[in-house]
Amino acid sequence: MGLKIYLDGAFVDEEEAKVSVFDHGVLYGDGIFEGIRAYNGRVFKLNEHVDRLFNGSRAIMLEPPVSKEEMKEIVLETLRRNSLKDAYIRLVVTRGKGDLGLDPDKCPKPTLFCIAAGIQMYPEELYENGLEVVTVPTRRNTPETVNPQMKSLNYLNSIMAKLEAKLAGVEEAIMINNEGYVAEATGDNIFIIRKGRLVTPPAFLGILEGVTRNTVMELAEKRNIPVEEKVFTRYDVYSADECFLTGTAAEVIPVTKVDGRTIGSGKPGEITRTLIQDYKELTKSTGTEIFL
Ligand code: PXG
Repeated sequence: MGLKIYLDGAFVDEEEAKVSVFDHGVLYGDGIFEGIRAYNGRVFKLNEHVDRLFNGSRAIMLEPPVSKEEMKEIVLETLRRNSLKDAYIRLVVTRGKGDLGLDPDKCPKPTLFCIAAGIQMYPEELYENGLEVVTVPTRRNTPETVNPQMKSLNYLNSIMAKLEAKLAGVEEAIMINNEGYVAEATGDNIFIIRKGRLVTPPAFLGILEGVTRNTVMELAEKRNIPVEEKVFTRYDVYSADECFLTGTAAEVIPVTKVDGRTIGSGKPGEITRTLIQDYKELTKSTGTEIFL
């Protein structure tokens, strides 16, 4: 059975959920999106995701067609209409239909859609043994260009990096910025652990300030594991005791090889394993009720 999709004020069948070829989201990647998860009948960190969507929209001067409260209700109602308790949710606001020019002022009405679907996760084996990643030639775009802090519909920067990782025979890339500092993965944030301290790049470096990243930082602090937002280079990754990535889809995933260098013991480290468990517990026990 097909999915029910929220599109511009109505729920439509998957086959009917279509946007115009004149939509500037399609023509120019002019829009903002979110990726959200629901676990066991609750939406995890819904406020944080909706806040980030609105912040990005404000930065590109795109006014979402509904309020924050209405946006949250759209997410919950999409889950209800599809009877989904566990899901991956994609929420998208585009500039809407315009003419063939760039001018956003010629797009009178933003397009809003919400998709809730099943989740495709990395295989369990990777959580036990760790992921292999490489650094890639494509640099993370700098905050002065399309700031990665906005979850914009233009993901070509990440997609180029993903292609380069796959060409190198692995599934995920670590992106470096123009100054040589480690930024993030293509759709995940990065952490390293040295001498019991968690280190992750600061948001101003030009990364998406991940909801999972911020959650993991809080979980570490609860366990009295020191957390620092600090710039670091590839060398610091190669010589780290542990490394992991965070993201809504991947959750917390250990990294055990980077550019052919084995990280730490070559197995997911103790702190990483603890945070994987803590994160799982939190997703199970908190979130906005869907009331299916
Ligand atoms: N960095 C980037 C560039 C992202 O796109 C994250 C970090 C993690 O953020 P959250 O808030 O999810 O902890 C993202 C997440 C995917 C996928 O299929 C992931 C993202 C977007 C699109 C697809 O893994 N974003």
